Amino acid sequence: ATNTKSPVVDIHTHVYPPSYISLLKSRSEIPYVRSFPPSPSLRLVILPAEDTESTSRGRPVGAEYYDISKKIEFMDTHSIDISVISLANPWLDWVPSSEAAQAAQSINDEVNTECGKYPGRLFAFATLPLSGGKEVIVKEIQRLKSLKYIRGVILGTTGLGKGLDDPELLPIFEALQENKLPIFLHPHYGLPGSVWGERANDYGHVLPLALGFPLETTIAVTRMILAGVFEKVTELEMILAHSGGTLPFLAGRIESCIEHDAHLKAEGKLGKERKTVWDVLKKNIYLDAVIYSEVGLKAAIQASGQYRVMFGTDHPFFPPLEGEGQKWASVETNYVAIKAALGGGSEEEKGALGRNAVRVLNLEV
Ligand code: 5CU
Repeated sequence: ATNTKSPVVDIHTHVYPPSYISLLKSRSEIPYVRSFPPSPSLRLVILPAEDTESTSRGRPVGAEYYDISKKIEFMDTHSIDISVISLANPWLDWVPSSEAAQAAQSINDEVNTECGKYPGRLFAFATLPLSGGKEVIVKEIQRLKSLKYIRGVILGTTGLGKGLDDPELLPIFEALQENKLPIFLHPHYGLPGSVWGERANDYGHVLPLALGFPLETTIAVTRMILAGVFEKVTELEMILAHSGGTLPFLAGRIESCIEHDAHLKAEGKLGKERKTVWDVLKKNIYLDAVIYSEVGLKAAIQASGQYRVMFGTDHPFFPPLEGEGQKWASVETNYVAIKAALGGGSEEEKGALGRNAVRVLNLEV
């Protein structure tokens, strides 16, 4: 699989290290892992919308979720040279405040050690001890410099509990900027359950995953833009999951709503120094290519630029429902979309498949 000239890099690929899985097995509230008799198989229940008395409850959880050798096997099957692994949702969001610092240290050390088992093939986004408060978070950000394979942090949309437009987060964004650690922004909480209606359980995980996730991301970043975060922390870098949710598609509408808002005008927030959604998309934002269609990917490329999109798989989520060993349709669809949008063999395609990630995340050992 290795082609050092033009590597394929997967920047959206998750793990739950063994210690995290053990923690989940000791819990009965989301997030947890347990069996539902009479079936002996373990299921992973993480999303608020999936904790229901139905076959929608959780997903089967096998070794591909925690065994790093399975990640390498998956990479080899799909011609992926390098993966930038990240703890999957809901990260450490649920950890009691007093345990957050220690939990983040041990997870980040564990993930860094796993990367070291396959030098050059694995890098990682670290996890922040969000419930531990500002000082604990900044301290962990500074400690990450000592971990050889860490290249950024994965972050959900809740921040310290009030979202990413919370001014209390500015010192954290500044610490990330200073340490040149991009944020990989990833959704988890979706939209309130009431949005999905009374028959939501009949539809499996489709509504929260296909729509809840991308809208959550879109709303989080729009709130950051409205709060002027990118004017205050000008070099902050964010890689948005799922090609930015719906941000590329809605950027024009968001801009128009801003420009026509009398309240913003009265508050003096529509001045020349304002960074538009388009400015932020082209300066601070990178987009993964986990959108499963040429149409969506072209929107991402048009919004942020072809040198700002990066291949991803979302492994181990979205495995084939039947059969083992063969290539995953969820991965192949994204390869096909990149080829269709940028042209097979083109420099732009090579960028999206790996070179952009190598450049932005400095993936040399
Ligand atoms: O299938 C899912 O629920 C998920 C998830 O929770 N997180 C993710 O990154 N992809 C799919």
